[in-house]
Amino acid sequence: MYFQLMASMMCANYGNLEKEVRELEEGGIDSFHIDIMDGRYVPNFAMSLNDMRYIAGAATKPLDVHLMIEHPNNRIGLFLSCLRKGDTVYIHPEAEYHPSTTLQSIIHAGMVPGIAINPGTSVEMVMEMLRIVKKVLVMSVNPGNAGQMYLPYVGKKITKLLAMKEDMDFEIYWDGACSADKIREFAPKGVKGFVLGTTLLFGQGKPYGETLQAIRELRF
Ligand code: S6P
Ligand code: MG
Repeated sequence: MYFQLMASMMCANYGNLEKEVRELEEGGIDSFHIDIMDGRYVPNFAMSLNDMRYIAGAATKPLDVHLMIEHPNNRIGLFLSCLRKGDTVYIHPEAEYHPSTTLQSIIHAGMVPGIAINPGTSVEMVMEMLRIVKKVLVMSVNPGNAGQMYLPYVGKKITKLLAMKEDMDFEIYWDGACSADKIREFAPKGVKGFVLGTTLLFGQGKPYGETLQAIRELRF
């Protein structure tokens, strides 16, 4: 069964980021998930522009940029200028007055447009944007921190989105508290990719390649 695995780089060892990027790539990661926070839209600061720029230079695999910032359109050019065509940029629609304008800028720059949906945001609230984006990142924890508990009510929203994805032409990705059980349950239903953080990939005391291989060998 084909599904993508993204590494949540806010969970990586910043003592040697180059080694982290190399080991993840050699271990078979599909892309690097970059959590950008501004301390306003979410109550935390994780990665910032320079971290992203560094990883973009060190990595050969694509970047998957998750903007948890207010009014991303004000500074979207700064982010887009560090990326390569084909990288993905997710915005949170609630953080923007005119989210479709921001998505248009992302498309215009040759990036893949996406929206991230918070646990408390309904499918109905983002309905029109589902027609514009190629990717929908469903947050199964509240945005801002790694290492949180899965919020089970998010499962129903995924079921709803799965029924709409063919017609509206988008793919669904999972972000937050992703465990092997969640991949086993949701990959066969059609979730296309999973962001891996502290729950499954980082701080496990195992080489990344070993963990990623074990995930690829999961039985469904
Ligand atoms: C949360 C962020 C996520 C986390 C990821 C960490 O604001 O968007 O990408 O970094 O969920 O994974 P885990 O397994 O520690 O929850
Ligand atoms: Mg994220």
